[in-house]
Parts: sequence; C-alpha cells; structure tokens
Amino acid sequence: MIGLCARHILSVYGAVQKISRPARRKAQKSPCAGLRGVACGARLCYHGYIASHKNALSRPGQGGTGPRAVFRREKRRNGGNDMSEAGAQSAAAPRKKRVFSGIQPTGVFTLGNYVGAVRNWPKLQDEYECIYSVVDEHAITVRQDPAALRRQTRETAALLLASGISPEKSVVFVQSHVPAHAQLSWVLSCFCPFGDLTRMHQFKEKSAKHPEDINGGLLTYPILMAADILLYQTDLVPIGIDQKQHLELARNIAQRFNGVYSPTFTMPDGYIPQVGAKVMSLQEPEKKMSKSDANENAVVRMLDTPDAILRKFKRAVTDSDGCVRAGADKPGVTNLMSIYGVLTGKSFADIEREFDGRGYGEFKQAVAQTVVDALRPIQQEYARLLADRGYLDGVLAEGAVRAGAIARRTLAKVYKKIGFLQL
Ligand code: ATP
Ligand code: LTN
Repeated sequence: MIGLCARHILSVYGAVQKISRPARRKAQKSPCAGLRGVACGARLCYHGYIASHKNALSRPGQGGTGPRAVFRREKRRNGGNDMSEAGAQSAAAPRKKRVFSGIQPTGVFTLGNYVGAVRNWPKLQDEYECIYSVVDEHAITVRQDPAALRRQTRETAALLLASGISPEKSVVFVQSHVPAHAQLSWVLSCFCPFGDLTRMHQFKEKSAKHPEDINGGLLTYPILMAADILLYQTDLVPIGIDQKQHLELARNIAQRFNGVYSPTFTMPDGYIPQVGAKVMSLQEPEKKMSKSDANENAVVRMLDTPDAILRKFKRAVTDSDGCVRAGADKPGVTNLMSIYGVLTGKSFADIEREFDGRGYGEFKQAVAQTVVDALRPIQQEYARLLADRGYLDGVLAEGAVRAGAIARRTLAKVYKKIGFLQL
C-alpha cells in the first residue's frame, strides 16, 4: 500500500486539483509532517494516511517497497513524461481478472445508479481487481457549475465508499487525475467510424434534451468511455443496461485496433444485473430514472431523507388496475416490484403472492420502507466520510497513482504500436 500524502501525489502526477485547506492542514498535522521527500521537495507521508489513519503501513528503509521507494521509482519512471511505464505490480505476477466501471459526478446519485450498477461493485472486490472511477471528464459534456462539479466529485467518491467499496481492495480515483484517459481517447477516436457515434441512443437523447449545446464531447463520449475501459485491460464492466450500447462500441474499437496492429486490448464483457438493470422514473415509468432529471419526484436519491423517500413512492405513477403484478402493460408497478425485488431478494412471483389482495398503498409503503432501510447505513457512513476530507482526498490521490501506473503501461504500448516517436 502506497502511503503518500494526497497533495504530493497530485503535484507529482501533474493533476490539477488542489486539496482543500482543511485537508491540507489535517495532512500537515499528520505524524509525517516535516519529512522532506526527494527532488521536488514534496513532503512524504509514512503514516498510512490512505488505508488507515493510525497504522504505519510501511516505513522508510524497508527495501524497495516502502512509500519512499515507490515515490522515487514512480518519479524516476515518470520523468515528467506521462508516457513512462510504471508497473503497479510485477509483470510476471499472475493477475486477477480486472473490473472497471465509472459514474459521473453530475449530482447525488440515484437509486437507479445504485440498483443498476454501484450495488454490484463491492460484490466483485474479492474475486477481481476492481478499479472504479468518478468520471468528471464525461460529466462536462453537459455544462457544469465548476464549484458544484468539484463538490459533487468528492461527494460521489464518498458515496461509492459508503456503498461498500473498500479502498484497500479496490482502486477509486477521479478520471481527470489520470491524463492517459484523454490521451488514449484521442487515439481511439481515429479507430471509430463517425456513423457509429451518431447511432448511440444516449447521444440522441442528450442532444434532444440539450439542443442548445450539442457539443463534440457529447458525440465522442463513448470513445472516452472506451478509453476508460481499455486502458485497464478490463475483463468485466458492471453497468446498467443503458450503457450496453457504449460497451459494444468499446469492444468494436478494441477489435479494430487489435486487428490493425496486434492484440493490444483485452475484450471486455458487461456485467448487467438480471433485475434492476434499468430502474425507471417514478413519474414517467417508460423513462429511465436519471440523476439529472429536473423533476425531483421522479428520482430517489441516495441521500434523500426517509420522509422524502416515503413521499416519492407514495406519489409514484402506477395504474388503475390495483393489482400488484408485473407486465409490459404495467410499467409503474413492475418498476416498483423490481426495486423491491432487488433489495429483498424476492422474485416477482414472491412479491405477487405477498401483495395478493392488498392495494397499491400498502405495496408502495413496503417498497419505500425497504429503500429507507437499505439506504440508512450508507447515508450514515457517507456523513462520516465526508467529514473526513483529508482521508477522502488521500484515497483519491492514492487511487490516481495506482490507476495511472496501469494506464500508462497500456498507453505506452499503444503509442509504440501506432508509431509515435519515442525518445
Ligand atoms: P446522468 O443523468 O447525469 O446522465 P445517469 O443517472 O445516467 O447520469 P451515470 O453516471 O451516467 O448516471 O451512470 C452510472 C451507472 O449507473 C451506469 O452503469 C449506468 O448504467 C447506471 N444507471 C444509470 N441510471 C440507471 C437506472 N435508471 N437504472 C439502472 N442503472 C442505471
Ligand atoms: N458512461 C457511463 C459512465 C462511464 C462508465 C465508464 C461506465 C464512463 N466511463 C467506463 C463503465 C465503464 C454512464 O453511465 N453514463
């Protein structure tokens, strides 16, 4: 485990985001304050800030694996050039299969994001090497207020950790902290036919929703997503079903590149849940529940109060049939049944039996209460994490180092294959 202080890692790796003053103060008060690092004068932190505040995970002078050694090696390899090959693990060591997924910091994430994607992320941590990113570069395809974007980036990261992602098992980082994403994205854009991009459902939906700003990023969004996935030689991508088309595009790009050169990218598979892969709006159940929906009654957010959750489910659009049954003709009720089913582990048949002869009022109350109970521990952990900004920023800084090391290795391979001059 690398134990560098957030601020220094970011300065070494050229990331633009500064750590807030309170976080800096906290870091400076840490037991490591005063130790001077190499060359750039950055202070090194030996107190294991990232994994735990108390435990010194490694100490100077412990051969080649301590933070000082990692710091020196990374810096030497980096040499001011993002193209250096830095291995997070030895090339010879057999590696676990790798998982990558991302979420945009476009607001407090929804029950849809949780049920369709994030809920599955911690479950994969033991079996796979998991890398999870807050994809802020994707978020700016729609205009964002800078202060809100910064705040939401931290909040999204905190919510991921609160949902059960452990920074000791998984890599958690912010996309813009690893420049290789944007770099690979440019290369991959030259391997993606224009027509493939204009066919994407999300592009069509978002350009209809924001006719005043149909920018190039909205069109090339899936190429950046392909870069995210392919940079890490990802085997498995846990996503909601709305992202399936984007994943297919990433596979096509990988196949094209591998075909033109030689095998370079691992072919990623999707991990899409059978139930809950598309949680629908509570107000327009034929539409996906979306973080950026302007109608708050349509969306249950992870940080909603129990009262708000109860109220939103009470107002959820159903039908006049009055019977708790799943079916294409009953999108509102089927949606509520999916949410309830995912969170309780009950099948549709179980749920139909449970609410046989009972009205929608009782059913909605049960769904709402289940959601409140599922979110409570996450909300409590979130509040705790957000209050410890130094820790949170440390996790993200270490995540950027670990992700960057893997990403640079793939990018170096790609640059070499396409014939970019290497000095
Ligand atoms: P935005 O509204 O800003 O476009 P979003 O709500 O679509 O955002 P993303 O950050 O783009 O959320 O998605 C993160 C993950 O959540 C993706 O894997 C996506 O497939 C999944 N997801 C998003 N919405 C839903 C939903 N309603 N049901 C199931 N999964 C979803
Ligand atoms: N485009 C995704 C978010 C995302 C993503 C990724 C998901 C960006 N990069 C890589 C999986 C893998 C979305 O949900 N809108």
